[in-house]
Amino acid sequence: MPLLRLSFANALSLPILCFLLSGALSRVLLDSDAEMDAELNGLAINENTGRCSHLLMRQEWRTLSDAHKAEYIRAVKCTRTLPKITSYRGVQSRFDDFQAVHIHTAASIHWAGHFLPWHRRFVTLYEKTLRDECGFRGAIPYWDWTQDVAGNKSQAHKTPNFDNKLIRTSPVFDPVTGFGGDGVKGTYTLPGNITAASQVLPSTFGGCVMDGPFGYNASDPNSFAVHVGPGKLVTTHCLVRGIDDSYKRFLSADVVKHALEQQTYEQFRLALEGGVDDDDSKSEESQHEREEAVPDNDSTPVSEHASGHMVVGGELGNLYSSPGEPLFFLHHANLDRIWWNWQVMDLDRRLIDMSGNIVSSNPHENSTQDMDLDTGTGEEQDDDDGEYDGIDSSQLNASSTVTLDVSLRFGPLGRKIPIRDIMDITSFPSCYLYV
Ligand SMILES: [Cu+2]
Repeated sequence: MPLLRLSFANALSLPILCFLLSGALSRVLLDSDAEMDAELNGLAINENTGRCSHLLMRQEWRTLSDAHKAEYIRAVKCTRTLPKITSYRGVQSRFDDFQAVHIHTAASIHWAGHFLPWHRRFVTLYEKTLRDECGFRGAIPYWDWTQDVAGNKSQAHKTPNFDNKLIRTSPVFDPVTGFGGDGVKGTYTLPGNITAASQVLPSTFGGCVMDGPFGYNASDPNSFAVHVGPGKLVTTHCLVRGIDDSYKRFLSADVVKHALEQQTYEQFRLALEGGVDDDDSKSEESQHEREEAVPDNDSTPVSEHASGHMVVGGELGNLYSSPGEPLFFLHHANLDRIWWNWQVMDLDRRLIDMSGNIVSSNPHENSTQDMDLDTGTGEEQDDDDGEYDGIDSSQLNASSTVTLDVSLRFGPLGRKIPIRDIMDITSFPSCYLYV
């Protein structure tokens, strides 16, 4: 029982956990209105005392009541009405701020040790915006895609169509109670001036989402639009998806289990994010096991992180502009949950286990060079447009390895914060738990 381990690490949180557990049990018995009230819990973070007054419960999307789902989507749409706080080109609202900050830090926050801490905090900052500025009383929901992958048979990943369950049938794509469905072919054309630097994969840009709360409607000027991206471009466009079921074999419970079996943070992070493992101490046996569980193939992203992005495709499939897709935050909350589940299995040790390269080792850096794209720079954002490191660059020289003392940076979205402070999600300033 993972929750029980928490009481050893933080005796003070025991009363909170008892309260939460009793709350979770009673929630099952409640009718829908009261149920939503129980789900949408109140103030969790007390900035004045620097303590959690209680913990937010992050739940899987399909476990939320329809009213709670609607309330979450309302709050996401509300961020499009909040004033922007960055000055990046194209940005019109707070929703765009999050996307732009990710675009401008993407080169330094992926394929590096701080990949998980940076995204953990990024999701929490978004959750905080929904709560503090858009009146949302709940927590960020997560998308556990293993529930959309039937079977979970051993070796399932070796057979692309090992089940007949289509990702598009997931409740997250529901046009009424979800985020709308797949992109409609023929409704979106990529701009001609995208360079290889944007790492846009044209085949994943299926078309505009035309249904649901984020659907494009030509006759409605207020229908959902993305103002930055794709990639590093600055264009106003519809939300683009291109659902691709071939990635679901990397989203099975087996693949998650493989990640959870890793012994060190670096091994775990590599299993989840993918990338090059240069840990010499890793035994040949475990290397072999990894190859068995997840076949390496240069042309296919095999990690859960990449596959969760690519299975939806379009905006979410892009390294830079992916937070323009509202599902980004549900996917990353899920990755954070898997990290937390891994931490809880050996909490004392894993609350302080941090490592990995501080400089990004992007394995795809050269893979897009041969893409058949116009190389005109046009509107594309470049380094002079405010690109910065997602970590405190003064620490780059201090060590080549990520430590708990390395600080994460989010521009105007949030204060600089050392990784040490976000290792325990049940402590200030995180204050949440996954159920
Ligand atoms: Cu990212």
